[in-house]
Amino acid sequence: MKALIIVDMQNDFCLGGALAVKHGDTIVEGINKIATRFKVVVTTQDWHPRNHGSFASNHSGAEPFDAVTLSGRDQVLWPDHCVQNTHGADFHPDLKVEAQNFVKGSRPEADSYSGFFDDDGNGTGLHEYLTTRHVEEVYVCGLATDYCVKFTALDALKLGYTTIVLEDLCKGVDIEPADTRKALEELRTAGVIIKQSSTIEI
Ligand code: VGL
Ligand code: ZN
Repeated sequence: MKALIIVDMQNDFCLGGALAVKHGDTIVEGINKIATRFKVVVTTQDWHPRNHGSFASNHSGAEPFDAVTLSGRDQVLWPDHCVQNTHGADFHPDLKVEAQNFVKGSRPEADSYSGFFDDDGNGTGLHEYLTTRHVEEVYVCGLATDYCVKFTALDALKLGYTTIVLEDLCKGVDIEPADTRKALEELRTAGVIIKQSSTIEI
């Protein structure tokens, strides 16, 4: 069984959002279209409390995009984003998919770029769900290529799924201009298959 994983298609990562990914909203229609071809579709949702440790605003003297240590792990600090029960955390209004949702990053002490596990190893339930649906192959799309898409795809691979990233249905943050390109290279090297949505047969 094949599944589509739609990563963090939320207002805060789209045009006008707190952590807007350039052209993030341009992939929504393509995702809607491809989703109709999958029997199993899941969404992930960045879902932070206001006091989340990844927010620069919760570290005195820090600025967004600074690098710090959080609970003993390397952490990039972000503007406040995807705060639970706010408009920014909602899915893009044009995203029209029937999907099972998995939230991540909901405890202040741990960030979560992966849709499978928070940074401290706590599972989101996604792997168990895919297992019950007999999924062996996952197609990953959404935001952002260089963070949550990348870590979700790497974890999928580690968990034994055949993993395909749909390049044209992802966009990156690019704190450094080459970050998205580097992330795709890293994924390819690890064994993730990079494809364009127009070339897949489902
Ligand atoms: C993400 C930064 C912080 C993402 C989430 O969805 O890629 N990036 N939180
Ligand atoms: Zn986040």
